Amino acid sequence: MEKIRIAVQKSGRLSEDSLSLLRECGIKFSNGMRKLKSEAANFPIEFLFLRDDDIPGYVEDGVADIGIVGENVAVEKGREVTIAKRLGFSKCRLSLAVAKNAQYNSLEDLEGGNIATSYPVILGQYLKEKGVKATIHEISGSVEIAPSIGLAEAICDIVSSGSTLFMNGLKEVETIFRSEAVLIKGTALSAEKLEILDRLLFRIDAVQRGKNNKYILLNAPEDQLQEIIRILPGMRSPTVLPLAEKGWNSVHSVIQEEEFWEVIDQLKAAGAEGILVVPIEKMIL
Ligand code: PRT
Ligand code: ZN
Repeated sequence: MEKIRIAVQKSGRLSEDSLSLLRECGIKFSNGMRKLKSEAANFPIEFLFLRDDDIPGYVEDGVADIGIVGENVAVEKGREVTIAKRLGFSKCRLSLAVAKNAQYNSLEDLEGGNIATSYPVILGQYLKEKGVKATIHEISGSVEIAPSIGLAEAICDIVSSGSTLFMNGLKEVETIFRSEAVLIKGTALSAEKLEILDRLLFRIDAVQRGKNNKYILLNAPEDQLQEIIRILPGMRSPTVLPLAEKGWNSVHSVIQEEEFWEVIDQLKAAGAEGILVVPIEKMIL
């Protein structure tokens, strides 16, 4: 029986969410901190724990079949891999920043200047598209200190809350790339491995859909029942069960996380009472 081999970050910002996603998919495995490899007990999958920078290369070479990395790393490395699934966690952006008191009106202000970054490929591509010429200084870490030590007037780095830029006296001036964790795959997977990947993707979909939706239960007065059902977006049509008290029904349905607050207000206005919203673990259509 063949197994699919997945590369996940050994220790870093992606590790915990990558492993918990796989666990939520029902895959059981152990990951001792010092381990390089691990195997699942109940799914044909093997794990390789690596530095994120190495993952696209290993997937291209076929050492791993699939991997989880930030899209920024997947694109920057320029390897022959494809994105099989966007995973929705580790969201961040790659932005240009300059000293907070520097004059900055538009990207043209960086023409002929120096920009420090760990993302020369993505930045180079962006500057080319915009027709701006600047010298890119590739550095592997602590990019945010480059302006204060006189290496470059601008930097291009990953931003999430913005506090690193703020603490280093910098201001974000352009967002050049938006990233989230992605599942990448190699281009030469066997039919059997592709079939295992499909099973994994099916599970990931069910977990993601569960996270994006909530189960809602509420009590509706008989005369407002149709109006309340009209408001509820539901998977098919809501379940309606009579309550012990005459003239009232319990209505059950599924609503999307995003529409949640808007719909709740409408439901209350329509006379719904005792509204319960509960998480869904998995959802299969
Ligand atoms: O050791 P290894 O090479 O495996 O890990 P790493 O240190 O290269 O990567 P790691 O674990 O820091 O990040 C892995 C991935 O997480 C990145 O490739 C991004 O896709 C994603 N990610 C999400 C982030 C951030 N948020 C983030 N905030 N990666 C880095 N940062 C850093 C950023 O470089 C800057 O120094 O955090 C700082 C900015 O954060 P704020 O919140 O202050 O703006
Ligand atoms: Zn790294």
